[in-house]
Amino acid sequence: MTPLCFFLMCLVAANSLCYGQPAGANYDEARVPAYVLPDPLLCNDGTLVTSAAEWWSKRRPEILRLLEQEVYGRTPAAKKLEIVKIERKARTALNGKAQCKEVTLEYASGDERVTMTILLYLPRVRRGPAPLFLGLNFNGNQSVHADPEILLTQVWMRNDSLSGVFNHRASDKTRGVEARRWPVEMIVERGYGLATIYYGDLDPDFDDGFKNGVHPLYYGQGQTRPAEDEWGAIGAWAWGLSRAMDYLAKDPAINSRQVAVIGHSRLGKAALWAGAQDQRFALVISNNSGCGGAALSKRIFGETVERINTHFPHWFCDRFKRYNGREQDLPVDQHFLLSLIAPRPLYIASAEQDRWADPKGEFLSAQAADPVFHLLGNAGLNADALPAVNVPVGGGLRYHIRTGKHDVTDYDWQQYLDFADRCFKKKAAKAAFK
Ligand code: GTR
Repeated sequence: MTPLCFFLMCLVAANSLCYGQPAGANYDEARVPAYVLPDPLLCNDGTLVTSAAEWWSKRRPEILRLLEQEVYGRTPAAKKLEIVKIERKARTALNGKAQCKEVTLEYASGDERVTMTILLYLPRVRRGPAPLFLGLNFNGNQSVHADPEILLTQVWMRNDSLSGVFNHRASDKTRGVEARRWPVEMIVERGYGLATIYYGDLDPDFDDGFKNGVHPLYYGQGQTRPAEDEWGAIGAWAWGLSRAMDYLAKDPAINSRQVAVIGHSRLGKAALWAGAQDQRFALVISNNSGCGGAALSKRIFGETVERINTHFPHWFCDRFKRYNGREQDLPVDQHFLLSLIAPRPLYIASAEQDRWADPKGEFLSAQAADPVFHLLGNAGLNADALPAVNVPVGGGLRYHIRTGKHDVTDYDWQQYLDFADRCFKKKAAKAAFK
């Protein structure tokens, strides 16, 4: 190998290490193929939706069905599960600013069971039931804050000696490792609660043929894995968000009509899918969700359908694999997912260096969903072009691209809190949506 070759290889490797952008993907706008997006307002029978009533009765169910069938897989119909609840006594936390409690919910069907623990912070001084952000976390509840009293997650976790995960179990060293992404103090000071759950509680994030996690609770007689149009791991994570909502809706300290569901990256995909299926989520936030989240698949920019299905064969339904290398044949694209959230407020956030998640594809997807938001009375996005960095745009469908890499930062949270204030709180500020 020549020294020049070696130097170039090092550059590519350094770039992918710094920005989490595997080499070999398309990062060139000139190589984005010509593509036609399906129209969210054009029904399967060729008629155009012109009223909100037609959207709700005809087109919305069609879109939901298409996404279930071709992308995420169908979430099984509600089933009577045995539920055991262990609610620990609330304690004062964050230097007296918050009340903190942990609630463990165990769901069982026959011999199968899945257990999730919700870590819940509420502002200690509240004028009424608190609005709240709900999101899954990557490293266990104890990673969200260094508080030694938070229960240490006991279930499978990806090994990571730097963060303190050994033999697939979290050690005390993981306490607070994700705190940077969860500014609990800021959230509580702004008058919001925060509920979070380790995503592995619902389905550990590795391909085990769907033996663990929530899927077996729903298997029919003799079934050993989901059918090709049934849910994968993203469906399971979204299911957990809805079960958390069942719980939150019963807590009088929480305003269940003001629950925002939020997620970063793969958990942003799960937040969007949860928000699409479950209309109790009053606001939805996608942080750098990328391929299979907010970004359009047909652009083939950054992560592709084939790559995501190959590296994470358990995330989507098996039928989604038909579109490996054949994005043009997809009868949907990710703007369909966004349209299912309308007219509820939706925030899509990208990061400049996160080209793997295709920031422009996330913006174009919001733009393509905009007509549905308008039809249903949400003031929408109303942006003709990708905005400059750190300049959020839009009304009730909002978008920003911030400087920096794939991550959740205080800047992102400040925008989400301002957006939630406008959506939930200050009536006067509602004018800003128009
Ligand atoms: C990457 C994956 C992305 C994104 C990300 C994450 O490896 O390719 O789709 O989900 O993981 O969740 O951090």
